[in-house]
Amino acid sequence: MRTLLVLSFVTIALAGESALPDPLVTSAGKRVATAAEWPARQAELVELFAHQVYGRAPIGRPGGMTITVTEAASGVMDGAADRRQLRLAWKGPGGDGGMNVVLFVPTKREKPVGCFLLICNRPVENIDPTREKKSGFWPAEAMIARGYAIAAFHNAEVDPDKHDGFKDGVHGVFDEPGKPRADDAWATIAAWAWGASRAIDALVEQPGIDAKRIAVVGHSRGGKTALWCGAQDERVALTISNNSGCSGAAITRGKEGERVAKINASFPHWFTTTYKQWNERENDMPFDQHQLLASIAPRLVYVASATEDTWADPKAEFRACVEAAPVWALFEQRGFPVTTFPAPESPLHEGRIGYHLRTGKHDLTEYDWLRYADFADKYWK
Ligand code: GTR
Repeated sequence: MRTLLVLSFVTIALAGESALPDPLVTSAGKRVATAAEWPARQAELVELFAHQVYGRAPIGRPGGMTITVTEAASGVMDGAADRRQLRLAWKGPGGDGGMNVVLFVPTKREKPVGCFLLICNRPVENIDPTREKKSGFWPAEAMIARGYAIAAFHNAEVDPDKHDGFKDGVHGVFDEPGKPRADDAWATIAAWAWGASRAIDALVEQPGIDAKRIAVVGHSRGGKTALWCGAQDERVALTISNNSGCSGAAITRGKEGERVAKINASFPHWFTTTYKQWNERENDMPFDQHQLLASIAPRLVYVASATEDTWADPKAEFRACVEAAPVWALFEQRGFPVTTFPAPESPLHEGRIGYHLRTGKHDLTEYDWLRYADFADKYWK
């Protein structure tokens, strides 16, 4: 049934599933037919996901935010990279906060290079600036060898990953003290996405970085975050969702594994109050996740799945790429010229949406990163 669906390329529903909302049809029922009409529809989609799923950030770049280079070392990684450690600091009505960003840039470079920013949702040693600890989750040496800069921040510095009624992290700093929260106020994924945009504020002004070639990478909850950051922040040239699954890259209607009611129960702080109304009501949702991918068009998107990651549902992630693709045609670009679910280790890099299925479990590995570098090489070199 699934295979038939993806082969068709057009939007049809699975048995028991309502039709997918069309990314190219506005809320007023008008079909978007030209690139010139896209920005208005794109804004409408971002608004839809802000209201229904992730919530609205009360602020963009805070006035008075400071960016301090706390360390600059050249010729680390046996001479291959320059390291910069940055401290961002902000103040709001509820207090102050900040985050650290670590950055490696290839020492040998003829011109500014593209930079991959990881939203790190695993223990902070995965992004060890000293490189005493190394991890496939953030294989900095391998990306430097490919000629790219690589950066990271730890999500918990922006907002701890726990449900405390939105008191800690940037919610506590920027929400007006004592003011009741709106049903679509920013939740934790939105806070992390906000943090990624602040990291970009800092990265685009670092020497050696090409501000037009910023990629944001996230795994799982971080992948949901990367997509929400990419949808909102036009500076993200390449948005990468690794195994993001439910409420990330996977189409919700007909999804296997994790579903809306389950994710809202397990992680209520990730999403808005409005999102809870869709528990067990996926067929009534006026949106679905392929529209989140679509809202990034015409910029580059990449979705990666893993064979054993049934909780995320690889086929539902692949299906979102198929269903988002028509938007790129407005720009006379190939979105995702594939409709057949691929074999493992057979990356699909022919369109502006990249995809691969890796053999193995729910994880972000060096294999995944190297495929992201391949895709970037194709469009950036
Ligand atoms: C799981 C959650 C997923 C995914 C994952 C992760 O427990 O159900 O949606 O986000 O955590 O972030 O590793």
